[in-house]
Amino acid sequence: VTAKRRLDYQPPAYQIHDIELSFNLDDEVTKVKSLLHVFKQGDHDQPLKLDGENLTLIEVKLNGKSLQQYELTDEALTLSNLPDECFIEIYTEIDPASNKTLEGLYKASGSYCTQCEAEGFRKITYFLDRPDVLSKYTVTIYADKKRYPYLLSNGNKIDSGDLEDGKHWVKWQDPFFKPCYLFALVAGDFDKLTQSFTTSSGRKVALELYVDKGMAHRGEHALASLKKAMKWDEVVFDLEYDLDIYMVVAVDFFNMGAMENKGLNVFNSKYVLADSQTATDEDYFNIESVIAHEYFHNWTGNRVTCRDWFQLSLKEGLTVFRDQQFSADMGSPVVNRIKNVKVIREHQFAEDASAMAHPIRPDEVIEMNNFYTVTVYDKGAEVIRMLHTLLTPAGFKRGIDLYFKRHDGQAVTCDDFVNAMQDANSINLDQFKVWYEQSGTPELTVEQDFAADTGTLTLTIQQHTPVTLDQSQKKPLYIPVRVEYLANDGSSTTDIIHLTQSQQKLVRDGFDVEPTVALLGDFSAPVKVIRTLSAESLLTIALHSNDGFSRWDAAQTIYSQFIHSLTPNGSTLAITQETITALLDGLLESAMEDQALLAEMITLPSVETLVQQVPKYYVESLHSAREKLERIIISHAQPMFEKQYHGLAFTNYDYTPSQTATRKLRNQLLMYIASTEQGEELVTQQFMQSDNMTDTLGALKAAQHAKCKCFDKLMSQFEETWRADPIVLDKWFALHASRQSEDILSRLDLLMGHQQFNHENPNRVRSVIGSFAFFNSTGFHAKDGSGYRYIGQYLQKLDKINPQVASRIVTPLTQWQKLDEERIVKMKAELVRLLDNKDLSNDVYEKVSKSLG
Ligand code: BAL
Ligand code: ZN
Repeated sequence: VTAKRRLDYQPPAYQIHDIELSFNLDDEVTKVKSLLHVFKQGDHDQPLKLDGENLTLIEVKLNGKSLQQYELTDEALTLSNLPDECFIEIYTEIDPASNKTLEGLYKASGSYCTQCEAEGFRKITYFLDRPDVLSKYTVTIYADKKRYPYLLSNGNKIDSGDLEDGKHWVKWQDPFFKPCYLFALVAGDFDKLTQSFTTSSGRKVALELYVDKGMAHRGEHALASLKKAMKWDEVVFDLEYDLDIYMVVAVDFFNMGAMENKGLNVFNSKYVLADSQTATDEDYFNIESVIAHEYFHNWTGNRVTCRDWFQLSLKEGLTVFRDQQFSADMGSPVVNRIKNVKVIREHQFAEDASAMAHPIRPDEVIEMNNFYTVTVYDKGAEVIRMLHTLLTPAGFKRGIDLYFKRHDGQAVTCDDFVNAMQDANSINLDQFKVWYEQSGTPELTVEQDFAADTGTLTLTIQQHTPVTLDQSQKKPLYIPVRVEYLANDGSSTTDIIHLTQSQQKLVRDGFDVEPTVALLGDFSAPVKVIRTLSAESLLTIALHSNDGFSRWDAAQTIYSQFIHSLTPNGSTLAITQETITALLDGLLESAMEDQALLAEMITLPSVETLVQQVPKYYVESLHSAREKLERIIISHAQPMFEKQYHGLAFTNYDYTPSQTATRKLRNQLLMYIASTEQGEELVTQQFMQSDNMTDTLGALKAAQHAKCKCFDKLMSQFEETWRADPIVLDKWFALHASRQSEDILSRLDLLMGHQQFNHENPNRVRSVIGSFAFFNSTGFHAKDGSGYRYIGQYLQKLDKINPQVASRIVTPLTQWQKLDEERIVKMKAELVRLLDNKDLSNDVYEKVSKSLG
């Protein structure tokens, strides 16, 4: 197994300007014919090496004549002595029905569907499977008309017809040059929803959504979201859709969340289907955001794509930033920002602390599928956000305009993007580019001094990025730090500090008394801040900052430091029980209007977040400290929680920001109330009365968390209601798999014996095995190592079915670095067992071998 390196990039020796594909879809054998119009690039005699995997080659023709001389391996078809321009015809056979990797062309639930990003096209036909080869596609699909009435591909439908043997065919043409990872084909029988959108220049675009039969009513929210996203991109970025048709197909067997194939998005059905009965507010939110994300890719990803896969953040970081901005505009900016930050602190910081640490633009890759990470996506988005902060929204927009002016229709690099941002604004971004090359989580150590006689405030900030397993040298970064100076009278001023050096002093005059300084407002950079703040200052920020994020962050610091002070890690901050109660009183008595922010502010940091704040993860001690804080909160605030809870009206379900905020608060309050005397009754009552999935699931989660006696009964009722609906049942699977219980492993066995469970379906596997490995930290980290053993054994089997999903789920097993010696030994033993497997996939091999060092 060899790694590819970013710096080894070479432009392709050939380009393929046109490709004509035809597919004869058949359960026995699917025949693929490909006609390539090939152009040699420059003067050379290199062969044309076409990527191909799991293909049966039938014939190759060069300019219409059968070719006998070629080299064929498991990975490539190599043709030599080609003229400068030629036509190559390739006939292959594939077996989509037995393709369980869900990469390439596969058949699942009776439909054919493709997933080509990153390198799946090579499982369909021999091709230059790399993103810097841009071609125009014409695609003809033949299939049985009755079973596959819809035959879809990218672009516009240009012809169709019926054949005598019950088959029909449809021909598609995509007028835009695209890399093969954006190719898509779908064939099946669906319910179809059709609407239209008129672009700002007056073009009418047909919007078509394809869902499983009987599910049409659950597609309305996705279509409405699509229209909002199309409008938003026109208003904010002047970006208009470019084809006359935009199709979205929802499928239940899908490795990713969704895929932005040109004009034909394929979606995991969990990010499409929603009605109030089956989907939570969070599902509604995710659908709106993923629909927007894939739509935004049409410009940031498709019109301008990546030169090579090391540049993935070029499109993903930027597109995540765009979808985050869109979501903020559709709902609450503060609550959205908190959501983004939780992802960074829970998962991205963990990645930096693990052997998989990599820069947002990785340097070395064995299996590209392993790099669709929180670092590339979410830290990538934070890097784009910092540019947006440094350049201002108007400057950022100038940069985006220049980026498209220069690069529309091209495959480019992250440097090209930053250069456009730089050239459109009078700023030097050389140092900013370090964000692209350097991994790790920077730490800012801050000291504050105040000279009362002169009214001078001095902030001394040191930046330091701890070494990561992939890089031993770290440079100073260009970091924007949003600062708020809070005065005693509640007034405040703000500032953005541009940090560029290892140590910097900032001096501000003109204060009568020492202000309370809130740092990193709006989470202006993906860093950790280390500073000694008094409980009083933290309370001032939590209760009075004008920055909602800073308020939440200060509350989180109060909770976290109290928890850590009860563990061997300890805390340097003097947070006491009185600080906690003062915070709660302040929050609950202030009649906060923003119910969603209040809900966030009374929510404790997750175990995953807490772990990233300290050098060691003491499993038992951390859990019991967190539980102790919960008990303190309940014993102090129970009457206030109940009063608030009863004051929140149940209204007929509608997905609106205000209703969503109310439900969020209600269910957070119930989490606490559930463990009190009234808990059982209130939980059961909410479950019974609920007219929507948000409150139903809220009741179940509260019952699970508080270990209510009613939990099992309510879960059985839920299962009876939703037994036939796997997407809904995934919530039930996940709740069972994440519960704290002595016999959790036999419960997992039972879950996997459920009639709806299917080892070949990533959603099912993620909801049972993924929920256990990622979110059941007491079960997964059981002292005897049984949780590790269970996951290790399961992954051995799963790797043979779907390496991509197996490799995702192996992540918690590789994040052993902060645990105690006994657990580390057990986790490593499991990793060694995995590595001993003869046929281990590259996917799992890369992560496991790295984590063993
Ligand atoms: N490009 C893969 C799925 C996504 O990020 O949209
Ligand atoms: Zn994306």
